[in-house]
Amino acid sequence: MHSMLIRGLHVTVLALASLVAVVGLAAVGAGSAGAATVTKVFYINAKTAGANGNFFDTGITLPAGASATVSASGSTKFDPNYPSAGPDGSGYVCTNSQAGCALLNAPYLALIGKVGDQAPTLVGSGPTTVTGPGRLKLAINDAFDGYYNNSGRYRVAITYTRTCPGLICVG
Ligand SMILES: [Ca+2]
Repeated sequence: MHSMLIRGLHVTVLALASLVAVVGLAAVGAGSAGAATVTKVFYINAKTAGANGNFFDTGITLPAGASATVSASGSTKFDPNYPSAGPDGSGYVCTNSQAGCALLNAPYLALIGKVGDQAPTLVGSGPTTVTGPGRLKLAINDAFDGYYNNSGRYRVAITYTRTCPGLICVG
């Protein structure tokens, strides 16, 4: 009886120690200068991310001069009859200037980024740095009217510094 009570106390002490460790890590992550480095992960679909020129909106807004690092993996197809490819794109290039491409003269299925009003750029599998100002949006390259027969998705990890002017962080 006595020994069981002691064992129970021991477990409680261990649990408290773990809790303190987790809180300590969170405090380090939040930083002391009103900013926090965060990583957000998105899964973007080859049927929709860029279709008709509509890029996938990450919801991440980068202030002027601030940057984010983008890394991607996964497998997609731009046509059931062609080989699959990853975020660096296939061996086929989107030159369909009539319909438009998420990024003209870049490979089909390449991961494309666009920040605010800036021109779209090739991101690929990365890690690739993109710079503000503006909202970060993503696309999987294809002709604007050609997304209907695409398949697959990419996992995209975006690491950036979120500013926290008060208790609430922005971005
Ligand atoms: Ca297609």
